[in-house]
Amino acid sequence: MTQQTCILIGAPVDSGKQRRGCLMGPDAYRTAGLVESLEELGHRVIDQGDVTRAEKSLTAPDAKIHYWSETIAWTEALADAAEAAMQKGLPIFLGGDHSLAAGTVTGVARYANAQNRPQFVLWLDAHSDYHTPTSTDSGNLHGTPLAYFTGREGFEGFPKVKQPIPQENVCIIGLRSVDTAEREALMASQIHRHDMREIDESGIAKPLAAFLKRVAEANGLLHVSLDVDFLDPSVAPAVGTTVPGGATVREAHLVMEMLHDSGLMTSLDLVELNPFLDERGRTATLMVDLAASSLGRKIFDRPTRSHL
Ligand code: EXY
Ligand code: MN
Ligand code: MN
Ligand code: MN
Repeated sequence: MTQQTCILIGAPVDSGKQRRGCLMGPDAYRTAGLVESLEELGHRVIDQGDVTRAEKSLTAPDAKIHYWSETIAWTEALADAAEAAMQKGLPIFLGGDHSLAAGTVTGVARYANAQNRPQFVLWLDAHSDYHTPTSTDSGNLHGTPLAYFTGREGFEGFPKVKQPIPQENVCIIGLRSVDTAEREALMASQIHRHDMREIDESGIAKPLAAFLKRVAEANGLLHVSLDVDFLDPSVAPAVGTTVPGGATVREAHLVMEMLHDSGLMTSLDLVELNPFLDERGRTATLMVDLAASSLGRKIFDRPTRSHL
């Protein structure tokens, strides 16, 4: 297996929604043994600690939007951290809610552009996160990062996305909760989308293999954004936006094992873990195990955790 230099970057972002708790995410992953799990696989692990953001006071385009200034400040800080980390190894962003991906994806894409290589994104999520600040009903910006980095309008005030990720370079797997406004925009886009009905009927490997083939043929970099709510709430309860009918533990591990076998993943987000909603750390532990599968842990290497 290729030894990686894994750069852990804590992103205690909680401003993408109103429910508090994701700010405890980075330390939950550390407590769940992320460093040890990756070192056991032979990787070099550098934990850079948690990113901090500037204080800003900007005016949101609509009063319904929550934490406009904070989210812009996080986006700026995380894009810089992501671009810098790509020079050193494989960044793993410890979230924090999904609004952090506005910064992580645009940051890794800056690096890809400098390398003159295309950036691809695999979005593992119950949601498409394709709202704009104008179309959102909830005003929660964790429902908008995919719209931001693919260049949709309405993000004036955020850092300008000079080279948006081409829609056809984005693949969403796990969809089962898409708002009307998002759905109309999504259907009109070139974004590849695979909902749980399709996964139920034909399995998760088929669409993933097709996407990975395109990434490989384009010599692309691949950012993987894993939202806790991609998983079924019965196995991953520690998230504020649970949607029944999610991926099983094995479907999720198969995705991560295929990613490892492809050798294509160049950066990873672990997002939306809310430790306040967890049960004896089992969601944090599952997310750590999934990260380990994406970095080479084999199915027979699964530890039996009789103590949990
Ligand atoms: N589409 C809903 C909204 O915009 O509020 C729910 C979004 C949930 C977003 C989480 C990160 O995946
Ligand atoms: Mn999400
Ligand atoms: Mn989600
Ligand atoms: Mn969520």
